[in-house]
Amino acid sequence: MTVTRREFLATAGAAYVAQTFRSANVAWAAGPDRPVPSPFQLAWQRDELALFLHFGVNTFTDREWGDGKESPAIFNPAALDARQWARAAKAGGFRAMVLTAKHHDGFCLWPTKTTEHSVASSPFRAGRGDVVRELVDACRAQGLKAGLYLSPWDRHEPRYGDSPAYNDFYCDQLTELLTRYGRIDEVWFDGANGEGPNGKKQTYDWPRVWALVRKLQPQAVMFSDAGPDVRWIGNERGVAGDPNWSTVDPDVVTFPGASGPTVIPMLQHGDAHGSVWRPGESDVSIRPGWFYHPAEDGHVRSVDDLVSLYFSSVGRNSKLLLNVPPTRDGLLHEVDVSRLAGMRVMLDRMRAKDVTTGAHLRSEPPGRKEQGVVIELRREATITVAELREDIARGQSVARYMLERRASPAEPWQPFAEGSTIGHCKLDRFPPVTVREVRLTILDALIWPRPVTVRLFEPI
Ligand code: FUL
Repeated sequence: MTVTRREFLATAGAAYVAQTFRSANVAWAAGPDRPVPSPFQLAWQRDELALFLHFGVNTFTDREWGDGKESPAIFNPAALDARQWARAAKAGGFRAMVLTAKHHDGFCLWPTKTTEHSVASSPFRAGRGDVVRELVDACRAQGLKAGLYLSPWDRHEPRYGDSPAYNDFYCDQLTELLTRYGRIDEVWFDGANGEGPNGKKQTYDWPRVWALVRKLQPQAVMFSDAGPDVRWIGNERGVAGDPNWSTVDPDVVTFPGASGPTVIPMLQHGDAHGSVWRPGESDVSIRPGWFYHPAEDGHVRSVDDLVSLYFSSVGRNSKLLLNVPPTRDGLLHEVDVSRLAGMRVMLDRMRAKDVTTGAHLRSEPPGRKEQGVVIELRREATITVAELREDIARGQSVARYMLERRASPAEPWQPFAEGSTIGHCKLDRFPPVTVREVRLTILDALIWPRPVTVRLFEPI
């Protein structure tokens, strides 16, 4: 059920709406110059779920951060099958997979010409293996997008810390990854910046790196604390801020790994008046660590926990990048695979019965301070979840809303959910409430109310 601008204006009139929003907490701003997503940012957000795969020498040493001294001889995932990863992703409703082509230890999962420290020096497929190739092929076979993480911090490479030379090396690696494998849809940069040999500090050339990605894969969205296309959400717990604006002030987080008192709040919440569109991605692991550790087999997040992550990320205008690390065999663990499938079942069940189907919409009578629309259901229903969506192709607008209900027109309205931003998707969960009529009121917004899609779900 989509509540359109026409409904909001039907009885109130444009001048009235403008006045309402001007007096609200977030200053009213004219619409045309507000940032909007690029087609690639929009497609990225609409995917909602992506699978993250941390895999490499750490998988074999049982560590989270390798020191770069690992021998390639230890890398031998004998049963590696990226198609199994892709099938699990697809069954879970994930639309992309992002692989650590290189983590901080510097070991490359593709046969690079830039260093000996790669799969080509390992026993994996007798030194002829290429995990990046297998990932990309598996993505294509399942209709998933492929993404790559290339750690800038490299604890193996001797040139690390010798800034210009290392930047050349890093750009050469990026060029291989972005020219050998066809279309890549996300390039993932983390901000870690550690010591080089002899304690030299590396200065990354981010403008050069970003320009290279734009040139080689113009459709790829680039992730980092500082974007430029997608921002880190500010924690690794899978919890987006509330509110969560997709716009930011780019002068607050200027490079990946920037720190300071204003950085995390900007990453968590964005900025209602920010000048650039940079939506937040929530990265979190299904296990305590990012890499696979046998001792964590009993600590895989439950299905309920994964559903909660969905609410706190996708349901707060973010995207969920869920890490599921391959084992030493090169397969996703069966427990993790079953949790992904379980999450899908729960989310599908949650949305199975939308009681707004066929409902009747009417605008609130004039004279009320805020703008509301009443959804008259076809029958009485007991609901536990509300889903609101703005048409973010035209930007983000809503800053505060309220949902009220009543079981019959004779009763007073009672609030049962309220929130701040909506954006691409806002999900509210609440104890069962019985409703016949539901009123959505936009209490505060940046620009004219735009279409808001409302869905109300009854459990099955
Ligand atoms: C961080 C890294 O240090 C962690 O090992 C992990 O890769 C995480 C996703 O990003 O910056």
